[in-house]
Amino acid sequence: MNIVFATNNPNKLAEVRALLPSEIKVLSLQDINCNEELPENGDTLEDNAAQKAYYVYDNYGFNCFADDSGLEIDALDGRPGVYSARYAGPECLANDNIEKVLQELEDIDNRDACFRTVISLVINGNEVQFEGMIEGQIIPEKWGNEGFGYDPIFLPDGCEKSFAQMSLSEKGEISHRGLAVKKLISFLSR
Ligand code: ITT
Repeated sequence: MNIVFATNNPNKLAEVRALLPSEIKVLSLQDINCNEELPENGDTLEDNAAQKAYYVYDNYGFNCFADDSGLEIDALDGRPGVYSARYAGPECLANDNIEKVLQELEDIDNRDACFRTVISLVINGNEVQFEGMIEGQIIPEKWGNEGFGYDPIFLPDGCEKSFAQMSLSEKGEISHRGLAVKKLISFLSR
């Protein structure tokens, strides 16, 4: 089965490709010559994931899935959440987002947070969504160089390594995205 993963984030593509069995061939946006920005102007992960997946299905005619993810920090009332990608501003780098979060949490004891992913699958015009979530803590300094985004400051509960200290497969085994992808695989394998 061929299916498009509608993402412009190469790290997400690598994580998801490492999890999917060989019967499910994941095409990238480049593979289908889709080079434009995908719409994602909703206020929820659910809405944004659906916008991205429907965009590819409607305009390119491929069965498709998209993921929208965010880091939700308890002491910040769930921020950055759906705004995780550009939390420190429109052109910001991942490190700017990390610095902003660490600054906002300075002097705050409650470091509880979770990562949440919503995958929207649009197949033959019908949509199904799958969610994955992992709880953890925001650590006060960066650990590790793997992964992307907020990985260096996220320590999953029960782990001694941050996401950025884990291999692709270690992260995929427990992560928000990994859990949502497992649900996607079991749906596609029915
Ligand atoms: P696409 O929309 O093209 O898929 P994106 O990076 O913009 O790529 P999102 O809109 O889902 O993806 O934004 C999520 C942001 O949340 C992302 O840019 C990171 O800053 C952060 N994020 C999501 N998943 C993450 C993960 O597994 N590890 C670290 N940070 C993550």
